[in-house]
Amino acid sequence: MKRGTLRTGLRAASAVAALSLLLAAGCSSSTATSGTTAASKKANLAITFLPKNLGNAYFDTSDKGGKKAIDELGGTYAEVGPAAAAPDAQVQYINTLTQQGVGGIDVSANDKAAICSALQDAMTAGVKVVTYDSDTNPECRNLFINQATADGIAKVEVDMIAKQIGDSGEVAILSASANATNQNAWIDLMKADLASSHPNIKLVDVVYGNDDDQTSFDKTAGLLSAHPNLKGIISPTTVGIAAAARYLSTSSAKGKVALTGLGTPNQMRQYVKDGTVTAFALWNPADLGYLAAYATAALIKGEITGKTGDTFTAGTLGKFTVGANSTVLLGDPYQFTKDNIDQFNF
Ligand code: RAM
Repeated sequence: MKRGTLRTGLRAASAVAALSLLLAAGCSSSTATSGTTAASKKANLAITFLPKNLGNAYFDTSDKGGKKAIDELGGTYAEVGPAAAAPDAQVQYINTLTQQGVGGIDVSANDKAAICSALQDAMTAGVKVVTYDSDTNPECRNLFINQATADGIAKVEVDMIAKQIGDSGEVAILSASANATNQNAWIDLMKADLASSHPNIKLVDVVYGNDDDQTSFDKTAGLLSAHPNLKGIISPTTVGIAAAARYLSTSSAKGKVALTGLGTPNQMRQYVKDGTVTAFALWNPADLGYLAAYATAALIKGEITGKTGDTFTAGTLGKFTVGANSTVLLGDPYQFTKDNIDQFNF
């Protein structure tokens, strides 16, 4: 397993509890300090996280990891974001942050192109732009912090569903929003892997729950009624898999239609314990946010520019090197089952 993968998973429980207290104390407000003047030598470590949407447990955890790093660095953390994961919903937040003169923006993109010119304006104004979790086009950001390789994420999902359905039968994908860069990359690679290595598995549908719980729940019902022979659902989104598990857990399809994909242990625990789900995967979102914040600070301080071969230290996660296309890799995806799920609390 590569360095960084879930290494802080086991101590996440106490960290999350401590961070919750900090957040409750008001540290998550969206105020950002104004930019440094040209004369000031002090790095502007006002770094704001902009997730795909608010109210998603995955981003709650990733952004708390960002806050932990920014606290360690003596900077100012903030989080802002839209209620719905719509393609251009993040533009207004980016424009406001640019006007406020933040030092850095860490964004998980709902659309790789729709937020591009707003991010380019931010960079022109001196803001460092880091994508994490879901990338933009490369010219719209200084760095992308990748949770795991797209190949690795696609492969673990295909391997899990193949194992769960005996490598044969109809499957469907319940994704996030239709434009999400990360899910779309993973879906393309899953399709290729299914076609080349699993001739007896047929992908019959791809539907989009928009990372909205109710929409994802309804789309699960729709898949089951549209495909009576469905043997499995892959949901490469923590919102989708939790909603699908909730639907399946009380339906006659429980135990007959397999469900796997990417989920958080806390959202999936009850469905693993009640037999709705046998295995799913993820990385540690808190480590992802933590790494993104340290990378942003390294850019702001001028320690790195984002070119291949640049190195920086991300606090307790250790040293990282910028790879091709200004991308930094956290680690490998990790599988959760009933045998290990209780070791994790995020
Ligand atoms: C959801 C979001 C996020 C994705 C995870 C797996 O929380 O779509 O972008 O990385 O699922």
